Amino acid sequence: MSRFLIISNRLPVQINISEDNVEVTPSVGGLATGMSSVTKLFKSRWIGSSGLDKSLLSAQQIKKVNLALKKHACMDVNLTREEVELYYEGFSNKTIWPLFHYFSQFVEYEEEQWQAYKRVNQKFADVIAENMEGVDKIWVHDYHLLLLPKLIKEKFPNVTIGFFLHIPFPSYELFRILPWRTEIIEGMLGADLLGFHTFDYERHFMSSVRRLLGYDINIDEINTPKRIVKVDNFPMGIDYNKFNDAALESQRRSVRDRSEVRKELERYYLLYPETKFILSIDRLDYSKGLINRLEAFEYFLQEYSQYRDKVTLVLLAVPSRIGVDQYQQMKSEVDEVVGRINGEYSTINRSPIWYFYRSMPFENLVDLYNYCEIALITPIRDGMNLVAKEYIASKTDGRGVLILSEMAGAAKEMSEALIVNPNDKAQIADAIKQAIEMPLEEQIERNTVLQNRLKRYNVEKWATDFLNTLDNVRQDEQKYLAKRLTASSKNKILKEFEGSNNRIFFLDYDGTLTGFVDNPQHARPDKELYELLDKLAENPKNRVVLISGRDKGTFDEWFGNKPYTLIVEHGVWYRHIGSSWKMIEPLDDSWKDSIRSALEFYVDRTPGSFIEEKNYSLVWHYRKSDPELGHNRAIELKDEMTSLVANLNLEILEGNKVIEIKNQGINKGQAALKVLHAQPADKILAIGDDWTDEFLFSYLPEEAVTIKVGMAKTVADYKVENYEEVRSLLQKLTDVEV
Ligand code: ADQ
Repeated sequence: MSRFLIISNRLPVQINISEDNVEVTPSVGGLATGMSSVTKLFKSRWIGSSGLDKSLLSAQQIKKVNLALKKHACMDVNLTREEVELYYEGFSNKTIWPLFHYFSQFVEYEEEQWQAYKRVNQKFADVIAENMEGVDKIWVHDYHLLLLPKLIKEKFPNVTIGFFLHIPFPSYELFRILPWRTEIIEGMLGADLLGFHTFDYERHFMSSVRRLLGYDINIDEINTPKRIVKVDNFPMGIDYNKFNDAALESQRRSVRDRSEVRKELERYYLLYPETKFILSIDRLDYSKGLINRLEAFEYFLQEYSQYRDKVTLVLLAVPSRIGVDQYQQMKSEVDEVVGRINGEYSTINRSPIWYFYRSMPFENLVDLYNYCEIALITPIRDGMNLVAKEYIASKTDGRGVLILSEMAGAAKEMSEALIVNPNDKAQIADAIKQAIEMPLEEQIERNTVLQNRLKRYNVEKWATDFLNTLDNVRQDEQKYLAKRLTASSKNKILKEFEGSNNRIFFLDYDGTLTGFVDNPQHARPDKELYELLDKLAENPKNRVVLISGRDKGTFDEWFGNKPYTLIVEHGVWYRHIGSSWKMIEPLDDSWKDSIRSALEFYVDRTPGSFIEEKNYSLVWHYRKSDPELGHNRAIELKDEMTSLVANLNLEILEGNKVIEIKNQGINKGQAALKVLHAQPADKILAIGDDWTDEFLFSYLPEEAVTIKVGMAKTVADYKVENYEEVRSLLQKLTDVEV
């Protein structure tokens, strides 16, 4: 059985220490519950911080804690008080949390906190490194550990890494504010699979990758120079049965055995049978929008005075991050607004808000969910929001109305709830009224749909779905690794070529022999490349053929006096050493005017793009345009051209940030075959990086050795990472004996 590691900032356990006794109990809820079903399937271990300040414990106590944690398959990452302050309360909760929740006004930019964040991520990586025996899969969780995937990957390239972000990923316009944005994205891209709650967070992330790193994105895959990273959304579910069963169980209990909360609610209901309880539960966090919610409730009491004596808001705020200033400030604000509303609307017997600032045992929580007729959950931003799902799961008779903010990830899956804008007091007040007046049949109808969905995509399904996708990514990776040009395959090629007297090398230029630059005119060959190609061509047993999409003029200028055969415009023209340019097949270019005017329309609407005119083709370049706009326009352009080109006997070629329109039936593969027919060779090597080179790889005889540069799918025999690797292989080939 393979071993599997789960990594999160905090371990999923509660630790109680008395004089000489240490008690460790598993936490309940959210992630811990979701993973417990998965951990049964694998031999797994959880690495995270225990939250204990070990400087306050004796050596004996520390030993006991570690032993007890081991029994629960947990491993503590020891954090000092200072690290907790700078990494957790600091960078995680004063920089990333506010920024990712769109509270840019609260973001702190402290270099010292960033340094601590890096140090602690490294500390996690070190503990992981000590526990890697037999491990082939790691799942890292959340925003405290954004740099960790890369740190692990660098040390253990063969381990498959999944990463899940539990909070939103913000729009690029916000994310770009961060001075450390590139390091953060690169850190995350160390993972093989990146998971988000919703498609919106996924697309914001993709946009940041495109803009900051310029990587190519193919729907949900990112082609980084070294690997393909898969990105997908996995909306986290809850343990549905746990809530549903607990609610049923609570109802079955005799009056004497019921929880205090339930007894209190029932007693009140007997006195005031018209009462509707409105439930609000969150951690006390500015992202949860408590102030807005209270103000909307106040607005409701003003606007709909007929309901003043008939509603009670049960406001449960769980203390959270008390060390962070904004949280303390918020607590005072909530206290004040609650006081104001109660002061204004209370009578001798009743007050409109029951306010609790504390955590509650699970049974009480379920009783509140089960008993309250309405849930008012209106965060300003929330990655998912499990409370909304737990409320619906606890509605055993299907009655109840959920009012949910459109800014919670959960709103994407819960459209049967009353969806509101958390900043719109009037809309929330109307939703409360609608909820109070909603007929029972409608409540049951809406909740049945919601419950069926939550039952199906529960937390267990969420976790297994993520891990199955991770396994598929691993299999794809292995397919890729099987094509990777290894030292031994390199030696094999060199040996085969050594024995031959007649070798030919078909080499693409841009992206294969040089890297990409913004302006194609700046991609001149450097001295090292000239020397390398000259040396290769100098051997009478070798023929060097440069085969490119470039135009004749450029290649004349760069290689006019060189001893290489040149093929340009994707196989329209060829030039043997010392002779003039010839056309591979006679072609017509009368189509250019009509296509040019269509392309000009795209240039006008896509700043940074331009048209390159070749003898028998027109090329639209968008490398310098806004990456997303360029990408979208390229799709539009292809779409528009499809019918045009078919009528004119043309075809569309899509290269790296270029779209080329050219005469049909001309390609690098055919051109290469022409050269081979004129003068056969017994050893053939072909190297290229883009889609147009796939023709070359597939037309050449089977015994040819074909190599693809980069990550994309290919029919080539081997893959290498970049042009530097190509140069190093060619260098070795120049050393092959004459
Ligand atoms: P949170 O911001 O903590 O989680 P949420 O998803 O609502 O928000 O989870 C809160 C959990 O705490 C629920 O499981 C709930 O049962 C429990 N809880 C709430 N009030 C309680 C109380 N008074 N006593 C005891 N338990 C209580 C982060 C993100 C979310 C995302 C989750 C999971 O901010 O957007 O949904 O992670 O990915």
